[in-house]
Amino acid sequence: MYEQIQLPYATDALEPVLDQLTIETHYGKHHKTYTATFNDLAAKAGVADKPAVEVLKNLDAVADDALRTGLRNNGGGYYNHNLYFSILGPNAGGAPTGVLADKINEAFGSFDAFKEKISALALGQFGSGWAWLSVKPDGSLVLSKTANQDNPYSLGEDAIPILALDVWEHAYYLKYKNVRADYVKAFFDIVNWDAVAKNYDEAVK
Ligand code: MN3
Repeated sequence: MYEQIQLPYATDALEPVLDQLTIETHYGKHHKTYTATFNDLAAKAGVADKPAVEVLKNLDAVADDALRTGLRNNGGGYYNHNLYFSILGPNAGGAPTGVLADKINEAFGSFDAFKEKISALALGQFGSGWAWLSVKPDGSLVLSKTANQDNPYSLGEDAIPILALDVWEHAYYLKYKNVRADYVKAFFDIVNWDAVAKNYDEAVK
């Protein structure tokens, strides 16, 4: 049984960056539906005993086209939102410290340069999708963007995502309307860098 993470904050705790109705709808409706559908399809495909990441890495093993596409979209929707909601928090923002800060500087030059680069990817994603900060097998960091509910796993990339930035309109439209750039700018005020650092540590274990 795949389960949504429990939000580590109240639905109004990310105000004013993300309003309560957005979080309630995003987590309580969109994410909930992806999760329920993923459970349903994983059972149909006989893969429900596998971790979600394994299902996403091995989509090619699912012969039926509709089932494979459904698993890709809903398994992605399940996994991606668990990561997204887990790296946000109130009283957050600022900049990372420690090893993660070093790795960001190493890969992108500076924290500001990192923010510029991931923002450009987020804004350059035409239509719905995501921007990612991921860890490569050698412990270095890499940025990417994906369409729809794809992620580095479902695309077969050898990288472990540690930060997810949702740029589907449902993530921001109620408050920011069509202005994705304002949402992306404000997103960094609610990134919980301790949570991202923990993901980094897990990824390089
Ligand atoms: Mn979303």
